[in-house]
Order: sequence, then C-alpha cells, then structure tokens
Amino acid sequence: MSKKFYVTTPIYYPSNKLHIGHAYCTTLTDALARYNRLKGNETFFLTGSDEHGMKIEKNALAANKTPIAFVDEIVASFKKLWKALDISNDKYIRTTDEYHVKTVQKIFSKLLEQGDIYLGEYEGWYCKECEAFWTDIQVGEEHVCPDCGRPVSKAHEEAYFFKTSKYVDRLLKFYDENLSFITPESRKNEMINTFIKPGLEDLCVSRTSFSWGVPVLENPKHVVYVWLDALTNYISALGYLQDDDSNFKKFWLDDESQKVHILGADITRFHAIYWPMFLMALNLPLPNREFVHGLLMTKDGKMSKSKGNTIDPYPLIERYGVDAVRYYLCREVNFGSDGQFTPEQFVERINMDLANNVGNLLNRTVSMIDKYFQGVIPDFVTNINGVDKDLDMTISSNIKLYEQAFDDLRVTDAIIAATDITARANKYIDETMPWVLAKQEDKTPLKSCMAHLVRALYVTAILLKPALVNKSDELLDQLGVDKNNREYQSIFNENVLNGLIVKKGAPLFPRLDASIEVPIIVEMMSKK
Ligand code: ME8
Repeated sequence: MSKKFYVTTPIYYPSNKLHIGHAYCTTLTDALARYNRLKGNETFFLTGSDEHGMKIEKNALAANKTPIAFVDEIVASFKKLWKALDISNDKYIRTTDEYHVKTVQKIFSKLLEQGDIYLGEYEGWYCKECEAFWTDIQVGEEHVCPDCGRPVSKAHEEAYFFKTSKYVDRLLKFYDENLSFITPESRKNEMINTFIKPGLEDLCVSRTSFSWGVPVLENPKHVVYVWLDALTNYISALGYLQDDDSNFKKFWLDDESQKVHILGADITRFHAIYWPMFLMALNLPLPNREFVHGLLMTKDGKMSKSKGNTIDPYPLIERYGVDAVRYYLCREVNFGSDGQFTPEQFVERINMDLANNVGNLLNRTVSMIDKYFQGVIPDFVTNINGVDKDLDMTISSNIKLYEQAFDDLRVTDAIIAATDITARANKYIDETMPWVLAKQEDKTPLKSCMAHLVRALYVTAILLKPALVNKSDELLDQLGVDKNNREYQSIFNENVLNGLIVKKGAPLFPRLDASIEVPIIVEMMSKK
C-alpha cells in the first residue's frame, strides 16, 4: 500500500500582488507534491488565500471596493500565477469560502464550550501591520514590532482569548518526542527561547474593531481574529466537521498520512506554537513536519512591498520559460536558508546546470547516436569496464541520495543529486572519448558508452520531473521514450532504452548570454 502525503503552503494575504518569494515557497511545495505523486504516494497539495482582517478591509476601502470584490480580483491574479508556474495543487482554499467560515464557527463554539476560549479584556502592544499583539519584552524599550520593526501602540478592547497555559507543557513534551517536527531545528530553539520560556500569554482570538472576518455566533460584534481563522484552513479544506469528511479521514486522521506544512520564517510562531495547541484542544493529531524555509532577498534586503524591491515572477517566466524559473527556485537557495535573488546568479545557474550539463549532454549524446548508430540506442551492458561501472554506481547512489533528500523535504539537495548525474556523465565523455572508441574494430565499448549516456540522461529527466515539468518530457521525447516508460519505477530497469530511436530536437535550454540577459533582468526588476 502506498503512503499518503498531505502538503500545504501558507495561505497568502490578498492585500497585494504576489512576488517571487511567494512563488519560491509554492514552487518548492509543488516539487514535494510532484515527487510524492511520482513515487506513487497518494498526495493532496493545498494552497489558498487568507482573506479576512483589518488590513484587507482598509485596503478595500481605500480602493473604493467592497472587501469581497477587492479580494476576488487579487485571488484571481494568485490563481493565474499558479497556473503560469504549473502549480499542481489539488485544492485552492479561500477563507471566505462558506464551508471554511462554518468550520471556523463550529471550532470556535466547541472551544468556547470546553472553556479553552474565554471572554476577557485585552491590553497589549499591537502591531497594525502584522495584526499581532506583543508582550513588553518582545517590543523592547523602543516599542517596535519584533517582526516588522514598525512602532507598536497600546491597545485594549473586549476580546476572546485562547488559554495557552493549559497546553504549554504538552507542547514542550511533543517537541521533545518529535525531534523533526520543526525543521531546521534552530527554529524550534527560537520558539522555546523567544516565546515560550519568557512566558506565553493567552492568545487573542477575536476582535471588535473591524468587521471583515468570520462572525462569532455567540457574540456577533466579534469576528474571529485572523490566526484561528487562517490556521484552520489546513483542516477545513479536508472537510473537518463537514458532511463529506473523507479527505480529512484519509489525509489527517490516518497514521499512514504524512502531514507537512511548508512556511516562511515570519510565521513560524503561529504554526509551531498556536496551531499545535488548537489541534490539542480539538483532540486531533498534530502535523508530522513543519518545514520553515528561508526568505528570498534582493541586494537591498528582505523583499517587501513597502520597500519597493519585490520581484515579479511573470516577466521571468515569459522570457526564460516556466521550467527555468522553477528549476532556479528549487535549486539555487538551500531550502531552509535565506537566499538572495540576483540576475547574475539566475543566468549563471541556468547556463551551468541546464544549458551546459543537461542540455549539452543531450545534444552531444543524440548527435553521437545518430552518427555512430543511425539513431538507434545500443543495448545496455553492465560492467564492461571500470569507467562504465563508476557511472552506474553514481547513478544508483544519486537515486538514493535523491530519495533520501526528498523524503526529508530537502528539495535543493534532491535536485542537486539529479543534476550531478549529468555532470558526472559529461566527465565520462571526456574519460571514455567515444570518438576514439569509434575508430576501434570492436564496437562493444562504444555501444556501452552510448547506452550509459542515454541511461544517465533518462534517469536525470525522470528525477527532475518535479522541477522541469515540461522540459523533462521534451528530453524524453528526444530519447524516443514512449509515454509508458516515464514512470519512476522504470528508472530501475536498465534495458528500457534498448533499441529506441533518438529524435534530435531543438536545444532544451539555449545558453544565455549574461551580457545581454543580466541588464534585461535588472530592467524587469526596476519595473513595478
Ligand atoms: O503570512 N521569500 O501571508 P503572507 C520567501 N496569511 N518566501 C516569502 C517571502 C520572501 N521574501 N515573502 C513571503 C501570511 N514569503 C498569512 C499566512 S498561513 C495559515 C497564513 C512566503 O501573504 C513565506 O512562505 O504574508 C511566508 O511565510 C509567506 O509567504 C507569508 O505570506
């Protein structure tokens, strides 16, 4: 029986257009979903939008629109971007969807009835931008928001609270017993030292100062405060507390299902502390993993609308193709670390990995098979010499590295393991010198050399499917592989390519001229 895999991105705020940072998170999550499908795991991939809150209400008012008309338009642009990036989500959740609103209300009522939520008076430091309350320690003497650095102000109002104190010990025990729950581990230590040890306050879960939110049924002047509403999406999308809860049973309740949230460092606190507590209060299983990815920056720091240094992914997709952009996002920045987007690195990465390693290997190999064997791929033979054996071993060990990395959510390492096969195979051409082998009477070494090269390409193409959603098939087309032999399991069959007829096609990734491309990308980045 295959395993199940449930993976989610954060649900993004439709307050502004998305930038390449959001595309980064969604593309890496998509790669994880595609890998799991490739391996035959039953997969559910969720993304969506977080549409309530004071900021959206304000932005809509400023745009002279109703909040729903305002978010409808932005959500349409989100969906368009995900389509342009070939994102394969199984569902798109909007927190304004009726089923979600009802689920949030049912959860609120249940927690209220159980005594996990109570009515109180809140006074604290409030950051309007982040819609978050902070403690004295967190805002420090300067009274600034620890997340965004903007000034905070004292606020108080009647509000409902979630009793965090009841769950702190259980949470810490859960962290201890589930060492890989938060990755990278440094994020967990940050949670404990920055938030839990100094004393966690109860969490404000309702507001009365704005109305664009899920109404609290028991007290309609309150709307559910954003994080209880937002985090609930991960289970409401599966049908929790709804008539059809089959996906909830399959992907959340079943022990066989690996439940994974991918999120940026800015929202770790909400996912790693409050979300597990809400689930404990609801007596539901906790996610298996929360992977905190780093932020993509530009040369002038973190990308943000207010700084005006965001990068729009569209022009990049239009000029370089979706596969190049996806590949760059999956490969360039180590998943889990912060990284920088620079036009120079973008061009260099595409040239080095895709044009030089993969594209060049394909071009050379197909040309040689055309020339020496009239386009027919010779039969695969094992162990005729040390160099062949060495390439075979690289392929097998890199397949293992690839699986281990993807199973551990290390997307970048998985992609590196795949492209390294082609780097090794290009070196193998220099070592074997097929043009010399071609002059020998005995054609066995030349045949074996060609069969090894196509195998290296074939395996790489299939391993890169989670990133190269179109070019992988174009590569396989050039190798003459029929549609039935593009499954993951086929990479373990060394004879699958015997006798196929190669079809030379256009270069997969033409080499980019940095002196032309870099200024073009710089120009794109300055146009907002
Ligand atoms: O926080 N680099 O939504 P949001 C990489 N609605 N990733 C980035 C990024 C960057 N420069 N900027 C943003 C919210 N992201 C809430 C989430 S979830 C229940 C509710 C990504 O629109 C990153 O994944 O501000 C970050 O966590 C997320 O977008 C925040 O998106």
